[in-house]
Order: sequence, then structure tokens, then C-alpha cells
Amino acid sequence: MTTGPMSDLQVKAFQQDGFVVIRGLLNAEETLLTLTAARQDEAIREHSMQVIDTKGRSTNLSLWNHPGDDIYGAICRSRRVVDSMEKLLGDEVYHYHSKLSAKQPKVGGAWEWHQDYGYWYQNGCLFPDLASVFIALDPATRENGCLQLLKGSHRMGRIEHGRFGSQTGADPERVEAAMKRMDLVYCEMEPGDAVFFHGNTLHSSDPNVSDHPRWGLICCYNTRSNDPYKESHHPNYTPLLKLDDSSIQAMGARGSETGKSFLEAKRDKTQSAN
Ligand SMILES: O=C(O)CCC(=O)C(=O)O
Repeated sequence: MTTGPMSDLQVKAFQQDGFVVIRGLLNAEETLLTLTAARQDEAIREHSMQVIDTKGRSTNLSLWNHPGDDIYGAICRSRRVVDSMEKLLGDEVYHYHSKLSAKQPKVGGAWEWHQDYGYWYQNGCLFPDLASVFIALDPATRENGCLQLLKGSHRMGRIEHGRFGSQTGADPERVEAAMKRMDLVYCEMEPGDAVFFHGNTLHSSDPNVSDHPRWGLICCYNTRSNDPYKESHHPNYTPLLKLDDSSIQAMGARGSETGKSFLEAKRDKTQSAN
């Protein structure tokens, strides 16, 4: 798929499973431009938080609330992504934030099982009407810590999140029970492939034990009708200007614009990077 929103079948898969994988969301040229921009992006590097896992390994996470005039902004505002999100969530959506999650070879850390809405609930979102799209920029494999999703887990509703023993994330007792009843899917992807997943879908990822980086761009959306009732570190409803799909390629390998505002709060997994 390179243009247009999702098919009805893909929407049905998302509703049933809590996620849907779209192969080739970005074409080869667009993916290369994005990866080139990200690898050279001084601002992304400078503003990245170290998200530390339970074994002390770290993922570099750079997070921004508003789409910039750069290639990541062109992607998160593209009709192909936004129209798909709107079809999946059944409402107008706005950009809640985007992030670059970079697991470097050998040192990139794990993410414990969590639901994004487990954290976003605290931001005043009354309904779990949020979703994200993870776009692979490198090959994402089991060895380098691809995303893992628990199929159908979005139907469990919001699970308690917090610090449980030495771990932070979703209540491990409930996660363990859920894992006995639902299929764990390792979301292996080629660069340019993407997975759209619901805010209540349980997901995690293993450390990167390979010799290869695993970088991914994650764009998150909330619905207009779910405008948070209070202010938080992520934005309230802000109209999203959609761009034609051709804008991605037209943008070229342009990284973060000068003055782009990143969320830099020092966070580790005890505070949630979300
Ligand atoms: O990058 C990953 O593997 C997972 C990231 C994630 O789950 C998150 O940012 O909420």
C-alpha cells in the first residue's frame, strides 16, 4: 500500500486483533530518505532520552508533540497515514506525538509489556480512542528486538500500570494470564513496513542482541472527540493539516527543523517514556 486509507478487511483485522501490519507503507525511496535524515539528525541525537530497562540496557527515545516541517512531519501528516488512522478509529484524529525509538546494536534495551493507554489514561483521555503506527526504518527482527503484540489484548480494557516488583509496565500477573489465552505475535518487518496498533493493545520488545540497529518511527494519534479533559505533557486537540502522499518524497531527507521542540523530561521506565 502506498496510497489511500486501509481496506475494510484491514480495518476488520485491526478491530479483531488490535493491530494490522501494512507492508510497504513507505516505499523504498521514502524509507531511505527517512532513515538518512534520522541517522544524520543532530537534534534527534541531542534530545534523545535514555530509556533504561530492568537490566540497565538503554533505548534512545526522541519524542516531539507537534509535527515539524521535516520528513517525519510529512509522514505523520500524510493522507495515507492520517486517513488510515481516521478509518481505524472512526473519527477525526490529531497528532498526539511522534517518537524515534532507536535500539543500537548489542546495547538497545527491552520494553516491558504495556498498553500505551495505560499511561495516556493519566493524561486525561477519557476513552481509549488512540492508536499508534510503528514504521520500521531498519529491518525489525526477533534478534534485534522487533515489536511483540498480544493478539486481541485490546479487548481486555485498560490494565493497571505502575511499578510491580522490579518491573514497570502492565500488571505482570494479568499479562501472564493473558499470554496463556492470546497469541504472541513477533512483528518482524522490512524497512518501510508498518504496524498500526490500538492504544490498549499489549506490546513489548526484547533487547537488541544483534549486530544491527533497530530504528523505528512511531506516530501516535488521539481522536478529536477524546480531547483530554485536562492538560498534560501531550497536546490537547490541535487540528492536523493533512498533506498529499507525494509530500514525503518531496520533503527529501530533511531532518528536524531548527527550533523543533522535543520532550526532554528525564524519564526512565519507572516514570514511563510515554
Ligand atoms: O520501540 C519499541 O520497541 C517499543 C516502543 C514502545 O512500546 C513505546 O514507545 O511505547
